[in-house]
Amino acid sequence: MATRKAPERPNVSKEELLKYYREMLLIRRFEEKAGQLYGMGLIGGFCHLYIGQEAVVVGLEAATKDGDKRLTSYRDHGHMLACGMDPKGVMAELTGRIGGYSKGKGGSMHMFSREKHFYGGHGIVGAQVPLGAGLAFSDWYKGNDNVTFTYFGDGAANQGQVYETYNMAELWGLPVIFVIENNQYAMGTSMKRATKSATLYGRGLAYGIPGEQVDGMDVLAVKAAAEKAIAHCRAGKGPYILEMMTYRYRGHSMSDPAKYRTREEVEKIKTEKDCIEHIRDLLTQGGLASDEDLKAIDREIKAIVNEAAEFSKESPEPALSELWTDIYA
Ligand SMILES: Cc1ncc(C[n+]2csc(CCOP(=O)(O)OP(=O)(O)O)c2C)c(N)n1
Ligand SMILES: [Mg+2]
Repeated sequence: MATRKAPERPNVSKEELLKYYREMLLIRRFEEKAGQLYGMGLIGGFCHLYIGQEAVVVGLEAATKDGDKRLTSYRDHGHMLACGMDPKGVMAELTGRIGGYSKGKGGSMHMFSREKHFYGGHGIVGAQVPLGAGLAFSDWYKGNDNVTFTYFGDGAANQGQVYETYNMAELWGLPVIFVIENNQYAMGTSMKRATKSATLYGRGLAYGIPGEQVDGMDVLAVKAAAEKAIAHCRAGKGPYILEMMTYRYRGHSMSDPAKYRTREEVEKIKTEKDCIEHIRDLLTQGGLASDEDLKAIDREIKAIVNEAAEFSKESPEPALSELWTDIYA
Protein backbone atom coordinates (compact mmCIF):
# COMPACT_ATOMS: atom_id res chain seq x y z
CA MET A 1 0.00 0.00 0.00
CA ALA A 2 1.15 3.55 -0.70
CA THR A 3 2.48 5.56 2.23
CA ARG A 4 3.21 9.21 2.79
CA LYS A 5 6.78 10.45 2.48
CA ALA A 6 8.21 12.36 5.46
CA PRO A 7 7.78 16.07 4.60
CA GLU A 8 10.74 18.39 4.18
CA ARG A 9 11.00 21.15 6.80
CA PRO A 10 10.20 24.43 5.02
CA ASN A 11 11.07 27.84 6.39
CA VAL A 12 7.51 28.75 7.32
CA SER A 13 6.18 29.90 10.69
CA LYS A 14 3.84 27.86 12.83
CA GLU A 15 1.19 30.60 12.54
CA GLU A 16 1.29 30.44 8.76
CA LEU A 17 0.99 26.65 8.71
CA LEU A 18 -1.93 26.76 11.14
CA LYS A 19 -3.65 29.36 8.96
CA TYR A 20 -3.40 27.11 5.88
CA TYR A 21 -4.52 24.08 7.90
CA ARG A 22 -7.58 25.94 9.14
CA GLU A 23 -8.51 27.39 5.76
CA MET A 24 -8.15 24.13 3.83
CA LEU A 25 -10.05 22.23 6.50
CA LEU A 26 -12.89 24.76 6.41
CA ILE A 27 -13.31 24.17 2.67
CA ARG A 28 -13.17 20.39 3.05
CA ARG A 29 -15.67 20.20 5.89
CA PHE A 30 -17.96 22.72 4.23
CA GLU A 31 -17.97 20.68 1.03
CA GLU A 32 -18.60 17.43 2.91
CA LYS A 33 -21.57 19.10 4.59
CA ALA A 34 -22.83 20.41 1.24
CA GLY A 35 -22.61 16.85 -0.08
CA GLN A 36 -24.72 15.64 2.86
CA LEU A 37 -27.34 18.36 2.40
CA TYR A 38 -27.50 17.50 -1.29
CA GLY A 39 -28.09 13.84 -0.40
CA MET A 40 -30.92 14.92 1.91
CA GLY A 41 -32.58 16.81 -0.95
CA LEU A 42 -31.96 20.21 0.63
CA ILE A 43 -29.78 21.40 -2.25
CA GLY A 44 -31.24 21.27 -5.75
CA GLY A 45 -29.70 21.54 -9.19
CA PHE A 46 -26.02 20.94 -9.79
CA CYS A 47 -23.38 20.82 -7.07
CA HIS A 48 -19.67 20.47 -7.93
CA LEU A 49 -17.42 19.80 -4.95
CA TYR A 50 -13.83 21.06 -4.63
CA ILE A 51 -12.60 18.36 -2.21
CA GLY A 52 -8.94 17.50 -2.91
CA GLN A 53 -8.07 20.80 -4.61
CA GLU A 54 -8.06 23.02 -1.49
CA ALA A 55 -4.32 23.86 -1.59
CA VAL A 56 -4.71 25.66 -4.91
CA VAL A 57 -7.07 28.38 -3.81
CA VAL A 58 -5.71 28.68 -0.26
CA GLY A 59 -2.11 29.06 -1.49
CA LEU A 60 -3.04 31.61 -4.12
CA GLU A 61 -5.25 33.65 -1.80
CA ALA A 62 -2.41 33.78 0.74
CA ALA A 63 -0.41 35.86 -1.75
CA THR A 64 -3.16 38.38 -2.65
CA LYS A 65 -3.88 41.86 -1.33
CA ASP A 66 -7.12 43.78 -0.92
CA GLY A 67 -8.32 44.99 -4.31
CA ASP A 68 -7.24 41.86 -6.20
CA LYS A 69 -10.10 40.12 -7.99
CA ARG A 70 -11.02 36.52 -8.58
CA LEU A 71 -13.51 34.50 -10.59
CA THR A 72 -13.88 30.85 -11.42
CA SER A 73 -16.07 28.10 -12.84
CA TYR A 74 -18.98 26.20 -11.27
CA ARG A 75 -16.57 24.42 -8.83
CA ASP A 76 -16.63 27.56 -6.79
CA HIS A 77 -17.52 27.16 -3.09
CA GLY A 78 -13.87 26.80 -2.04
CA HIS A 79 -12.94 30.04 -3.80
CA MET A 80 -15.70 31.88 -2.00
CA LEU A 81 -14.61 30.66 1.43
CA ALA A 82 -10.92 31.28 0.69
CA CYS A 83 -11.50 34.94 -0.19
CA GLY A 84 -13.40 35.46 3.05
CA MET A 85 -17.05 35.16 2.08
CA ASP A 86 -19.36 34.09 4.90
CA PRO A 87 -19.96 30.29 5.04
CA LYS A 88 -23.54 30.96 6.20
CA GLY A 89 -24.33 33.05 3.12
CA VAL A 90 -22.72 30.49 0.80
CA MET A 91 -24.53 27.50 2.32
CA ALA A 92 -27.88 29.34 2.37
CA GLU A 93 -27.44 30.09 -1.33
CA LEU A 94 -26.89 26.38 -1.95
CA THR A 95 -30.19 25.59 -0.22
CA GLY A 96 -31.96 28.39 -2.12
CA ARG A 97 -32.75 30.60 0.88
CA ILE A 98 -33.12 34.35 1.24
CA GLY A 99 -30.01 34.52 3.47
CA GLY A 100 -27.85 33.36 0.57
CA TYR A 101 -25.48 35.61 -1.38
CA SER A 102 -27.92 35.81 -4.31
CA LYS A 103 -31.02 35.74 -2.07
CA GLY A 104 -31.45 32.07 -2.93
CA LYS A 105 -32.03 32.84 -6.60
CA GLY A 106 -28.64 31.85 -7.96
CA GLY A 107 -27.59 28.62 -6.30
CA SER A 108 -24.24 26.87 -6.33
CA MET A 109 -22.86 28.34 -9.56
CA HIS A 110 -24.09 31.92 -9.26
CA MET A 111 -22.78 33.80 -6.26
CA PHE A 112 -20.93 37.09 -6.15
CA SER A 113 -19.41 39.42 -3.56
CA ARG A 114 -18.41 42.91 -4.55
CA GLU A 115 -16.96 43.42 -1.06
CA LYS A 116 -14.56 40.46 -1.46
CA HIS A 117 -14.05 41.07 -5.20
CA PHE A 118 -15.46 37.67 -6.08
CA TYR A 119 -17.02 37.75 -9.55
CA GLY A 120 -18.63 34.30 -9.77
CA GLY A 121 -19.38 31.29 -10.25
CA HIS A 122 -19.70 30.56 -14.06
CA GLY A 123 -21.53 27.53 -15.46
CA ILE A 124 -20.43 27.97 -19.07
CA VAL A 125 -17.06 26.26 -19.41
CA GLY A 126 -14.35 28.85 -20.08
CA ALA A 127 -16.67 31.88 -19.92
CA GLN A 128 -14.81 33.36 -16.96
CA VAL A 129 -11.50 33.55 -18.86
CA PRO A 130 -12.31 36.57 -21.09
CA LEU A 131 -14.34 38.08 -18.24
CA GLY A 132 -11.22 37.91 -16.06
CA ALA A 133 -9.22 39.72 -18.71
CA GLY A 134 -11.97 42.35 -18.77
CA LEU A 135 -11.71 42.89 -15.02
CA ALA A 136 -7.93 43.16 -15.36
CA PHE A 137 -8.43 45.68 -18.16
CA SER A 138 -10.46 47.89 -15.82
CA ASP A 139 -7.63 47.93 -13.23
CA TRP A 140 -5.03 48.54 -15.95
CA TYR A 141 -7.16 51.43 -17.29
CA LYS A 142 -7.49 52.96 -13.81
CA GLY A 143 -3.74 52.66 -13.34
CA ASN A 144 -3.72 50.77 -10.02
CA ASP A 145 -1.69 47.64 -9.27
CA ASN A 146 -4.53 45.19 -8.64
CA VAL A 147 -4.34 41.72 -10.17
CA THR A 148 -7.17 39.45 -11.35
CA PHE A 149 -7.10 35.67 -10.91
CA THR A 150 -9.17 33.81 -13.44
CA TYR A 151 -9.37 30.10 -12.62
CA PHE A 152 -10.34 27.42 -15.13
CA GLY A 153 -10.00 23.69 -15.65
CA ASP A 154 -7.94 21.45 -17.93
CA GLY A 155 -11.08 20.86 -20.00
CA ALA A 156 -11.77 24.58 -20.34
CA ALA A 157 -8.19 25.02 -21.53
CA ASN A 158 -9.27 23.44 -24.83
CA GLN A 159 -11.70 26.28 -25.56
CA GLY A 160 -11.01 28.78 -28.32
CA GLN A 161 -11.96 31.80 -26.22
CA VAL A 162 -9.04 31.06 -23.88
CA TYR A 163 -6.57 31.68 -26.71
CA GLU A 164 -8.29 34.82 -27.99
CA THR A 165 -8.00 36.07 -24.43
CA TYR A 166 -4.32 35.10 -24.13
CA ASN A 167 -3.57 37.07 -27.26
CA MET A 168 -5.33 40.26 -26.18
CA ALA A 169 -4.11 40.04 -22.57
CA GLU A 170 -0.47 39.81 -23.61
CA LEU A 171 -0.86 42.42 -26.33
CA TRP A 172 -2.25 44.93 -23.85
CA GLY A 173 -0.08 43.78 -20.93
CA LEU A 174 -3.05 43.11 -18.67
CA PRO A 175 -2.52 42.21 -14.98
CA VAL A 176 -4.30 38.86 -15.13
CA ILE A 177 -3.14 35.51 -13.79
CA PHE A 178 -4.59 32.53 -15.61
CA VAL A 179 -4.83 29.73 -13.08
CA ILE A 180 -5.41 26.36 -14.74
CA GLU A 181 -6.67 23.90 -12.14
CA ASN A 182 -5.47 20.77 -13.89
CA ASN A 183 -7.30 18.06 -11.96
CA GLN A 184 -6.70 15.73 -14.91
CA TYR A 185 -10.35 15.22 -15.79
CA ALA A 186 -13.02 17.17 -17.63
CA MET A 187 -16.19 15.42 -16.51
CA GLY A 188 -15.30 11.81 -17.50
CA THR A 189 -12.60 12.68 -20.05
CA SER A 190 -9.03 12.34 -18.84
CA MET A 191 -6.49 14.88 -20.01
CA LYS A 192 -4.64 12.06 -21.83
CA ARG A 193 -7.71 11.39 -23.98
CA ALA A 194 -8.30 15.10 -24.70
CA THR A 195 -4.94 16.46 -25.86
CA LYS A 196 -1.43 15.61 -27.04
CA SER A 197 -0.03 18.72 -25.31
CA ALA A 198 2.48 17.74 -22.63
CA THR A 199 1.60 20.80 -20.55
CA LEU A 200 -1.20 23.35 -20.62
CA TYR A 201 0.79 26.35 -19.40
CA GLY A 202 3.15 25.78 -22.37
CA ARG A 203 0.45 26.83 -24.82
CA GLY A 204 0.75 30.39 -23.49
CA LEU A 205 4.31 30.62 -24.79
CA ALA A 206 2.91 30.90 -28.33
CA TYR A 207 1.35 34.21 -27.24
CA GLY A 208 4.41 35.38 -25.32
CA ILE A 209 2.93 34.64 -21.88
CA PRO A 210 5.29 33.07 -19.33
CA GLY A 211 4.05 30.34 -17.04
CA GLU A 212 4.88 27.24 -15.09
CA GLN A 213 3.53 24.00 -13.73
CA VAL A 214 3.13 23.83 -9.95
CA ASP A 215 2.45 21.05 -7.43
CA GLY A 216 -1.10 22.12 -6.63
CA MET A 217 -1.33 19.66 -3.72
CA ASP A 218 1.37 21.60 -1.83
CA VAL A 219 0.01 24.86 -0.47
CA LEU A 220 3.54 26.21 0.14
CA ALA A 221 4.60 25.58 -3.46
CA VAL A 222 1.37 27.21 -4.64
CA LYS A 223 1.97 30.32 -2.54
CA ALA A 224 5.57 30.66 -3.73
CA ALA A 225 4.48 30.39 -7.38
CA ALA A 226 1.66 32.87 -6.78
CA GLU A 227 4.09 35.43 -5.33
CA LYS A 228 6.26 35.17 -8.42
CA ALA A 229 3.29 35.51 -10.80
CA ILE A 230 1.84 38.43 -8.84
CA ALA A 231 5.18 40.28 -8.82
CA HIS A 232 5.27 39.91 -12.62
CA CYS A 233 1.75 41.32 -12.99
CA ARG A 234 2.10 44.16 -10.49
CA ALA A 235 5.30 45.28 -12.19
CA GLY A 236 3.26 45.86 -15.36
CA LYS A 237 4.79 42.96 -17.29
CA GLY A 238 1.44 41.50 -18.36
CA PRO A 239 -0.25 38.16 -17.77
CA TYR A 240 1.14 34.94 -16.30
CA ILE A 241 -0.08 31.32 -16.40
CA LEU A 242 0.00 28.97 -13.42
CA GLU A 243 -0.86 25.36 -14.21
CA MET A 244 -1.78 23.79 -10.89
CA MET A 245 -1.42 20.01 -10.88
CA THR A 246 -4.22 18.87 -8.64
CA TYR A 247 -6.90 16.22 -8.23
CA ARG A 248 -10.55 16.09 -7.27
CA TYR A 249 -11.52 13.26 -4.96
CA ARG A 250 -15.25 13.35 -5.71
CA GLY A 251 -17.07 12.95 -9.00
CA HIS A 252 -17.44 15.80 -11.45
CA SER A 253 -20.74 16.71 -9.80
CA MET A 254 -22.96 15.02 -7.24
CA SER A 255 -24.59 12.92 -9.97
CA ASP A 256 -21.31 11.42 -11.30
CA PRO A 257 -20.59 7.78 -10.38
CA ALA A 258 -16.95 8.29 -11.58
CA LYS A 259 -16.62 5.04 -13.52
CA TYR A 260 -13.86 6.48 -15.73
CA ARG A 261 -11.15 6.01 -13.09
CA THR A 262 -10.26 3.35 -10.57
CA ARG A 263 -10.77 3.53 -6.84
CA GLU A 264 -7.05 2.72 -6.48
CA GLU A 265 -6.08 5.80 -8.46
CA VAL A 266 -8.07 8.04 -6.13
CA GLU A 267 -6.84 6.28 -2.98
CA LYS A 268 -3.21 6.60 -4.08
CA ILE A 269 -3.47 10.39 -4.38
CA LYS A 270 -5.34 10.66 -1.07
CA THR A 271 -2.68 8.63 0.70
CA GLU A 272 0.40 10.13 -0.87
CA LYS A 273 -0.53 13.70 -1.74
CA ASP A 274 -3.39 15.00 0.38
CA CYS A 275 -2.87 18.74 0.93
CA ILE A 276 -4.32 18.85 4.45
CA GLU A 277 -2.38 15.80 5.64
CA HIS A 278 0.77 17.43 4.27
CA ILE A 279 0.38 20.46 6.54
CA ARG A 280 -0.75 18.28 9.45
CA ASP A 281 2.50 16.28 9.08
CA LEU A 282 4.61 19.44 8.99
CA LEU A 283 2.96 20.71 12.16
CA THR A 284 3.07 17.50 14.18
CA GLN A 285 6.37 16.01 13.00
CA GLY A 286 8.02 19.42 13.34
CA GLY A 287 6.79 19.64 16.95
CA LEU A 288 4.85 22.82 16.13
CA ALA A 289 1.43 21.49 17.11
CA SER A 290 0.12 18.47 18.99
CA ASP A 291 -2.71 16.20 17.95
CA GLU A 292 -4.74 17.93 20.68
CA ASP A 293 -4.08 21.38 19.16
CA LEU A 294 -5.25 20.15 15.78
CA LYS A 295 -8.30 18.46 17.27
CA ALA A 296 -9.28 21.81 18.80
CA ILE A 297 -9.09 23.41 15.35
CA ASP A 298 -11.13 20.53 13.90
CA ARG A 299 -13.83 21.22 16.49
CA GLU A 300 -13.76 24.95 15.74
CA ILE A 301 -14.21 24.31 12.00
CA LYS A 302 -16.96 21.77 12.61
CA ALA A 303 -18.85 24.38 14.66
CA ILE A 304 -18.57 26.98 11.87
CA VAL A 305 -19.82 24.49 9.28
CA ASN A 306 -22.68 23.26 11.50
CA GLU A 307 -23.73 26.84 12.13
CA ALA A 308 -23.73 27.48 8.36
CA ALA A 309 -25.83 24.35 7.78
CA GLU A 310 -28.34 25.35 10.49
CA PHE A 311 -28.62 28.83 9.01
CA SER A 312 -29.13 27.39 5.53
CA LYS A 313 -32.09 25.34 6.80
CA GLU A 314 -33.66 28.04 8.95
CA SER A 315 -33.36 30.96 6.54
CA PRO A 316 -36.72 31.27 4.68
CA GLU A 317 -37.20 30.65 0.99
CA PRO A 318 -37.36 33.89 -1.03
CA ALA A 319 -40.84 35.41 -1.31
CA LEU A 320 -42.56 35.23 -4.69
CA SER A 321 -42.12 39.00 -5.00
CA GLU A 322 -38.36 38.34 -5.34
CA LEU A 323 -39.12 37.17 -8.87
CA TRP A 324 -39.39 40.85 -9.78
CA THR A 325 -36.19 42.14 -8.15
CA ASP A 326 -32.57 42.15 -9.41
CA ILE A 327 -33.70 42.03 -13.04
CA TYR A 328 -32.96 44.38 -15.94
CA ALA A 329 -36.42 44.88 -17.36
C1 LIG B 1 -19.51 25.66 -23.14
C2 LIG B 1 -19.80 24.44 -22.33
N1 LIG B 1 -19.61 23.22 -22.87
C3 LIG B 1 -19.85 22.09 -22.12
C4 LIG B 1 -20.32 22.20 -20.84
C5 LIG B 1 -20.56 20.92 -20.01
N2 LIG B 1 -19.46 20.78 -19.06
C6 LIG B 1 -19.62 21.21 -17.78
S1 LIG B 1 -18.24 20.98 -16.90
C7 LIG B 1 -17.40 20.30 -18.18
C8 LIG B 1 -16.00 19.81 -18.00
C9 LIG B 1 -15.00 20.88 -17.68
O1 LIG B 1 -13.84 20.33 -17.10
P1 LIG B 1 -12.66 21.18 -16.52
O2 LIG B 1 -12.53 22.46 -17.29
O3 LIG B 1 -11.47 20.30 -16.49
O4 LIG B 1 -13.10 21.59 -15.04
P2 LIG B 1 -13.36 20.68 -13.75
O5 LIG B 1 -14.79 20.25 -13.80
O6 LIG B 1 -12.41 19.55 -13.81
O7 LIG B 1 -13.13 21.57 -12.58
C10 LIG B 1 -18.23 20.25 -19.29
C11 LIG B 1 -17.81 19.70 -20.60
C12 LIG B 1 -20.54 23.50 -20.33
N3 LIG B 1 -20.99 23.69 -19.08
N4 LIG B 1 -20.26 24.59 -21.07
MG1 LIG C 1 -10.66 19.27 -14.89
